[in-house]
Amino acid sequence: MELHQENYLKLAIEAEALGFGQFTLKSGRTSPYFFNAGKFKTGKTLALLGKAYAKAIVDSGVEYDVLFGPAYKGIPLAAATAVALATDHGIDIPWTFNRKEAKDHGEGGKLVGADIENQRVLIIDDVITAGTAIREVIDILAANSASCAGVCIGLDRKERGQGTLSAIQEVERDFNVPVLSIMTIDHIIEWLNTQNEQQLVEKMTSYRNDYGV
Ligand code: OMP
Repeated sequence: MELHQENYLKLAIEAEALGFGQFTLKSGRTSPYFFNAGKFKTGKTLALLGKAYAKAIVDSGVEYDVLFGPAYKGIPLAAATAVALATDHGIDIPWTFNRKEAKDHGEGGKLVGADIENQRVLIIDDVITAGTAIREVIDILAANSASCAGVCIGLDRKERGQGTLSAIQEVERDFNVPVLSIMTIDHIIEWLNTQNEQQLVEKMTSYRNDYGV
């Protein structure tokens, strides 16, 4: 695990964004851990989060025109990433988010921010498990005549998607785009090992064996 990944993991634990217990996921799977990006609820933690995403994006060399934060949890992530790209890397990039409900007055519409038509859009989101949520976002881009340049997420749970590949490998294959991830379940297991949390390591490993690739 690299230093920035370890720092991100520690930040998630301090902010209680990474929790251990018994959680029912969107996919219906019962998981011994859950990552809740909504827990980065102070200015400082959000700023650090934005820096981590910005670094992952710059390090990857991915090419894109606009950042996109899917409603709801992707919105502050995209905003914080846009700020960090500008302040830490001198890259001033447009950004956009969607509403879940269309607005029928004022400026109307479902998208807010930069125009994404004919643009290469980099999606900023929290977690990919089975890949359902991210596919919905890619559909939104297509419906707005934009192309997906890639996806950057905070956590890759490395779980099976619709077939035998991981959900992320399927997205990379189906849309021919890179999916960047700041940390993965393997980093979490590695860190739990260093903390001598053997019971948690066993539960996480067993879950990984059941649903992982
Ligand atoms: P998939 O659509 O199965 O890829 O699940 C991704 C979504 O599940 C995320 O956008 C979250 O809404 C939610 N989720 C988390 O936020 N954290 C987790 O650790 C796991 C999930 C999940 O339900 O799988």
